[in-house]
Amino acid sequence: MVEKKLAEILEKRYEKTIKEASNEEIYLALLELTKKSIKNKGTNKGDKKLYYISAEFLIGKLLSNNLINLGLYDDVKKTLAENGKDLTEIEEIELEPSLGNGGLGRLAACFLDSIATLGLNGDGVGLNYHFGLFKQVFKDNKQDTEKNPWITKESWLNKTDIKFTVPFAGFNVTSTLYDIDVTGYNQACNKLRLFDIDTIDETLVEDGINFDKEDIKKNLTLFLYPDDSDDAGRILRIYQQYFMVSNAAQLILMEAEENGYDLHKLNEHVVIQINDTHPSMVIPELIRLLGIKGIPMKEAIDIVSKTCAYTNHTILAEALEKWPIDFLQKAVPQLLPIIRELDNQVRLKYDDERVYIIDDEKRVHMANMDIHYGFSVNGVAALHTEILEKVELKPFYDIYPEKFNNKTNGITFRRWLLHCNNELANYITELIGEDYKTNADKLQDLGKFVNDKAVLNKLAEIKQHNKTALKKYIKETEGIDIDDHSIFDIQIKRLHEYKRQQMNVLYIINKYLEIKDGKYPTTPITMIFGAKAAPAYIIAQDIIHAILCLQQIIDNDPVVSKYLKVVMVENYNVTKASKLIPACDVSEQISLASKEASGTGNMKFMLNGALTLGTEDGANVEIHQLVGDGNIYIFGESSEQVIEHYEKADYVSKEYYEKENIKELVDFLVSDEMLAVGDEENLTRLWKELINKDWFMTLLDIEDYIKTKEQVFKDYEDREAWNKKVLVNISKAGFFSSDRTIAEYNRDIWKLK
Ligand code: T68
Repeated sequence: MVEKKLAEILEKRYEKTIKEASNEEIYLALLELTKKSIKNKGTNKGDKKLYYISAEFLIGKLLSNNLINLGLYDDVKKTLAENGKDLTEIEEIELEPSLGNGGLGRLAACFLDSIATLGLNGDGVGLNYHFGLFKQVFKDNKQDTEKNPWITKESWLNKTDIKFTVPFAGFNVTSTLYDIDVTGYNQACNKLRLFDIDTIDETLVEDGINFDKEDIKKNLTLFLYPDDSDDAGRILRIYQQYFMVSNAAQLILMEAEENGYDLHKLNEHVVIQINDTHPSMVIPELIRLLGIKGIPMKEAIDIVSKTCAYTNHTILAEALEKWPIDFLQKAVPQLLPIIRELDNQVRLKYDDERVYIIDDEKRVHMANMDIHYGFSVNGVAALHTEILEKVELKPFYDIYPEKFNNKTNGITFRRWLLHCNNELANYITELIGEDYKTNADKLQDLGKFVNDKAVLNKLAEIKQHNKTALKKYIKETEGIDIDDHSIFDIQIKRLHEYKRQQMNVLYIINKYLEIKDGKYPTTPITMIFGAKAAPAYIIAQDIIHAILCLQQIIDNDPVVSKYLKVVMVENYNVTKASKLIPACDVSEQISLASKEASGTGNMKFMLNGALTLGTEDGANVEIHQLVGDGNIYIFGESSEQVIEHYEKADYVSKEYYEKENIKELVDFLVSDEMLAVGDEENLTRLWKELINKDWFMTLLDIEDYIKTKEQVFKDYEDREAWNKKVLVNISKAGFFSSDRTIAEYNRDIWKLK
């Protein structure tokens, strides 16, 4: 069936057979075939609809994901193989849409998959950035940034004829709506709706990712999150956010009117999920548009408050958006009277400046607006929600305890197991049947094999295949040789001090010095990193520099490199994640407790049979509860202890640095070996930062980290015991299916039929 259709398309397009066609021609034919098959699927319907508004949807490549969801994957793979083609190579043709920074954007993409899979009537709404998150290249052991295009002549984007006018101070722009179909697993489809303008000028981009930030009509949707290190970048971000939410609000009202709904009862037919504060201006914008439709302000505020729900993804104060009134006045003055009125009402009711929307420095606190004028506030893991309630947002929790709820994050198993680890998925099916694919709790059935040696050996064999495949991939893409029989220890996530890649760096130094001293690990270790650093985040760049310098030093050392390797993969993205995760033995989740809201990489690793080495932070806490003490490696101070250090301001990194064994590791950063391959300015800055500031308490936990990691490597030597732990982790991962998360959002917040 698939073979015939594919052959027909290739014949019509290129007058070629499958055997004759190039990988690119096959990719384009598969794109056509998939899109046709999507047309035959229905769309989810219902008299209430969710609009998940997000500045980021990190969807990744879509071909295989769609083939899996449409039930075509196995057929296509087989057909191609029979004709001498390899689906993995054809996947390489597709460019990754990197329309997100990290966890928040990837979560939105997993959610779309689950919303469609559960048959819920819900679309994503966002922006059609022409360039995704920058492409990272390494030069002289440092990160360099290049633009990252993804839109090609034929792609998943479908241009619609829907257009809206969006007003800015002194000028209007006309939007164009593009859709990307969101396939549910064996289910009807939804849409991801991305707004753009036709006047974008891609030639504005100079070298790297620099461009003229002033010319809004030419640059509005040019880049994901233009850098906000200067005012021009920050104002452009306001233009983007308003463009996104004004279009979203107009789309929502248009669809409501098309369906004949009474706008006075909008909340009965529409629910809006505000993904972090980037879409928060949808609140005043919807009030404004309802006003234009003749609904008085008081009633409009009431309707909107019953329609909007807010998700918080961070407790880092610097990441909570506060826009200066002056900036809003410059870009979107029409919103200010409304925002002022919203703030006035708060001031009349509550005598507590911590909950005001506009502060005394004339800045608008976007989260505060969401909490007062939305009906739900949720955190993304149990610990995170608890910290929001008890600490970070306590004044709000005291006013509105009923609005607060937890929704522990999840991941789509279609991408993060069926696609990225097809061999494991097939083996699980062999053992317990297919049900787990739609009912992830069923993975628990694997538990009964915990003493079955044949099963444990098979799991180890699949892991070995994945490690060998990764070895090959790293050789091809990074030009580096690694030992596929070494332990693969992986830390992949955005580069941030709170995630503490620098602590891992100190571990590597420790191991390097030990090996130099003649103390060799029993099994060699490969430390793999992947991380992009925000271009304006100086210390993050310095940490990348330190990792790359260590990589080079070790590579050049014939003795050490037999036992230890460091590989930092270039341009870490969704595509690379899906190759790295199935091959991992040890998953590094080492954030400073209280700082990582949830994490979702931790869940992907667990599902693919890696053991977690982590702090009691974010969703690690829930992983720990599920698998039990013996199947996870937990270290470091607790979130309560850390929060107390911040409150008392009693953490002094220098006091830890003075300890002989810690000093030796930190000082290695500025050793002759490092300076021989690295840049003195970067390395000295990082060294000083650790000694004098260390905001995220690296030195507080370093000793316990090293000790625990040694235990991990020791335990790896008993392979049968290790494989049991692996099996327990996989069997308990069902809780982290985003199908579960979305079912909870729907049960508690959206209430769609
Ligand atoms: C992440 N947040 C959390 N933010 O850090 C992570 N922020 O713990 C959590 O698992 C994930 O959200 C999903 O809930 C982010 O990824 C951003 O990317 C971001 C982007 C722009 C501005 C602020």
